[in-house]
Amino acid sequence: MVTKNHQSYFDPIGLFVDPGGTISFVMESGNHSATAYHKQYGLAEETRIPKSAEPFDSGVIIEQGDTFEHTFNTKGTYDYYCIPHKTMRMIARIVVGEPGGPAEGSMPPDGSVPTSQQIVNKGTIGYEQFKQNN
Ligand SMILES: [Cu+2]
Repeated sequence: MVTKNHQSYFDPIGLFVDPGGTISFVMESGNHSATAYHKQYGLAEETRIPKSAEPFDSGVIIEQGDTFEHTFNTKGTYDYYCIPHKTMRMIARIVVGEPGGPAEGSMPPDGSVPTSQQIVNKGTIGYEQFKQNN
């Protein structure tokens, strides 16, 4: 989770993980959260994680170097956002095992993320690489 040159973003913006994999979100600069698009969270207009998946929300992290970990057990597509920078398109996507669920077939309301197929094909999609092509 990065703020650099007046831009705030998740890097990578697209990531593939096997079911049961744990992802560590690292606060590199700025202040950010990693929050699933799930209707139980106030800012999420829609749920964009698999139906039976456990939602996650790091809360806003302000300390550089702090981490938030989440284990992804349910297969499918997970879109998430940063609470302070949601409207500035700080959003990203994780595919667990294989694409699926309500995030498929559309992009998040706040902007675009790599397609699930791109994520499956490449494994990791860096922010700069994505921006150059979008
Ligand atoms: Cu942010």
